[in-house]
Amino acid sequence: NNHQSFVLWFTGLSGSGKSTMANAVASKLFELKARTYVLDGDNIRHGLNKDLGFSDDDRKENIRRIGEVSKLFVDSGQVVLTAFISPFQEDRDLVRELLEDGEFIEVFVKCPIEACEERDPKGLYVKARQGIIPEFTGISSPYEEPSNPEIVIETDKNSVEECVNQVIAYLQANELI
Ligand code: GGZ
Repeated sequence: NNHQSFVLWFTGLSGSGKSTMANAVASKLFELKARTYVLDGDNIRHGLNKDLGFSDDDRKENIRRIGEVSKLFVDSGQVVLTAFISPFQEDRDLVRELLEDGEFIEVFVKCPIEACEERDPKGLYVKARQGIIPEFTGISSPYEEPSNPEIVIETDKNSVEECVNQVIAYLQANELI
C-alpha cells in the first residue's frame, strides 16, 4: 500500500458511463495495489439511502450522505470511487469542502444526452419521455455540468480503456498513486 487516500467523484448523466468507468478504474487501481471501494446506486440507494427519491431535495441529501461516507473511507486509508449523477454543482462543492485539499477529484463523464438516450440500457429515457418517470435528469430535471472538473472523460469519443488510462495518468502526474 503506497498511495494517497482520495475520492474519484464521477458525475454525469444517466447512461453516460459513470459506473462502468468507476469499476474499470477500480480494477486498474487494484492491479496497482491500491485499496479501493466503489460507491454506487447498488450499495447506497438500495441501503443507506433507500428512504430517498429523486426530488431536488432528496438528490441533495443523497449526495451529502455519500460525501460523508466517502470521507470515512478516505479517513480509513482507501481510494473511493463514487458513481452518482450528482446533478448540482453546489452539492458537489460541499463534498469538496468536506475533504482536505486535493482529496476530491471531480471526474466529468461527458457524453451528449443524445448518446445516453440512444444507449438507454435500462429503458429509463423512454419512460422519462413518456412521463412515466418524472423529474428525470436531462429530460425533466436539470444537470449542471461541472464548471472546473479535475478530469473530463468523453465516453462517446474514447474507449473505456482510453478513459481509464486518462484517469490513471492524472493520478500518477499528481503523485496520488
Ligand atoms: C435520474 C433516475 C431517476 C430520475 C431513477 N432521474 O442509469 P441508472 O438509473 O442506473 O442511474 C440512475 C440512478 C440515479 O441515481 P443517483 O443516486 O446517481 O442520482 S442523484 O445523484 O441525482 O441523486 C437511474 C436511476 O437512478 N433513476 N429515477 N428521476 N435517474
